[in-house]
This record gives sequence, C-alpha cells and structure tokens, in this order.
Amino acid sequence: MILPTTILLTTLAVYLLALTTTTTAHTGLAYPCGRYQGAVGCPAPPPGQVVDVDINAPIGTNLGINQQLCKTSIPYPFSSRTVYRAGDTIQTAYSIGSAHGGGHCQWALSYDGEKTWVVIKTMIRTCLQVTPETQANYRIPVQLSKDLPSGNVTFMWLWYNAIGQRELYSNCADIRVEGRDGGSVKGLEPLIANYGPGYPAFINEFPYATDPDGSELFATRSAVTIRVRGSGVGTSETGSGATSAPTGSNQSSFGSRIASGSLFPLSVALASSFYLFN
Ligand SMILES: [Cu+2]
Repeated sequence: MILPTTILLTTLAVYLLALTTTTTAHTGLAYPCGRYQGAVGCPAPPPGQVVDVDINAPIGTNLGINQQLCKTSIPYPFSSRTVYRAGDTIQTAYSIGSAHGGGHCQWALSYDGEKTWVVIKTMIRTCLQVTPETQANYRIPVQLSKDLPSGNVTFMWLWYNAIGQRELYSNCADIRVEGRDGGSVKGLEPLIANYGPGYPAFINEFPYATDPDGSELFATRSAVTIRVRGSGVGTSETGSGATSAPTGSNQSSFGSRIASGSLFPLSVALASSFYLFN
C-alpha cells in the first residue's frame, strides 16, 4: 500500500515543481488577476479553459507571434470581474520571476471585446525596475479616469523588457468599471513592437542609461476614440496619428488588424502551446 502512495506523491511533487518552474520565469500581471492565472484569490478559468501555467511568458518576440494580445480572447465570467469606480487607482501587481532589467510598459482599456484599445498609462524605462528588496511589494498605480463610462472592460498590460530576447508581454484582466452612463474615451492606441515581422516596430535592448531605447516610437501611436453607449458597449473610431508615422511604423496595420478582428480567432489553439521562451 505504501508504494502506490509514494508514486502518487512523487508524481504530484514533480508536477508541482514543473508548475513552479514555468511560472517563476519572466513576469506577468498578478493584480488585477491576469486571465487564467492560478494564484490564490484569482477566479477559476471559464468552463472549458485551464489555468495558464505559463502566465508570465511573453506572447512573442521580434521573430514571431506565439500568442495573441491578452494570450486568450475568452474572458473570465462576468461574475468574476473586479469592480472599480471611475477615478479609482488600481494598484497593479506583478508575478515577477525575471524582470529583465525593467523596461517600457503600457496599460490600455477595451470596451469592445479587445477590438479597440486606448492607452491609459505609459512608463518609459522605469517599469518593473525592481531589486530583490523591493520586488515583493512592488506596485504600479494605474488610475482610471473619473470620466470613464460604465462597462465591462478588458484591462491590458504590455511590457517591452530592457534586457534579453526582444519580447512582448501581454496579460489582461477582466474588470467592470462603474462610471458615466455612456460617453467616450480618447487617447492613443498601444505601441505594438517586437511581435513578429508583421509589426516592424523594433525596440532593441537598453541595459545602460545611454542606450537607445526606442522610446521615440511611443510618439507615433495613433489617436483613437472609443465611444461607449449607455449600455456599456463600446464602439470606436481610429483617428489620425498623433504625429506622422515614420518608416517602419506599424500603427496603421495595427489599427486595421484590430478592426477586422482577424488576429484573434487563433487564441484557443495557441494558448496551450507556448514553451519557447522560458
Ligand atoms: Cu522572461
């Protein structure tokens, strides 16, 4: 009777070790809960989905796309959404395995099921610059404008790491915003770089303060206006760019990909197949 129990426990231990190993590399959004992360306090995945043991892994590199933005297009159930009031500040937290020297972060909202994004905060260079001492309690405050309309909102985090492979990270949390009854949100579309040849914008490594860091690319982000009806459902218009787009900008192609939705149906097939960049 001892032997089967031992084998079972050993198997379990190996499984838990594997789980720990895969989740401690890289960095992911821990609060609000990134979709399907298995952390204590986060909701169970929706029916038919499983915990993402690679929640911290990047969604792609300059060489190729491994997962879509948000990693998956299937949100948590509505009943699992964390509710914020317009004007609240979200104290975002991160599951930091390797912070790769920090880098650039963007946070963006979508009211239309991730077809259209508007950036609400950008940090250049200083994002995720943690030390072993500061890492455990590291938070980045992200304020929701007090003008935001009510709605079921996808809250996306994007990160360009300073050191290492040229990766793009993206996790999304499903939240509910209580604010105005309908209205618009104006801002800029996210910069998408280091995400396969279809997005030519490239941000090279910038380990030293004097290194070029691609920060000028953030000034090429296109303007966008999201209009939200009283029901809380969003529509959007993509405006002209904030500045003229330089050679190599992918902003117009990003807008059209988003509008057509063609990037997104791949999500389920890709969600469980990403092990290349640990
Ligand atoms: Cu990493």
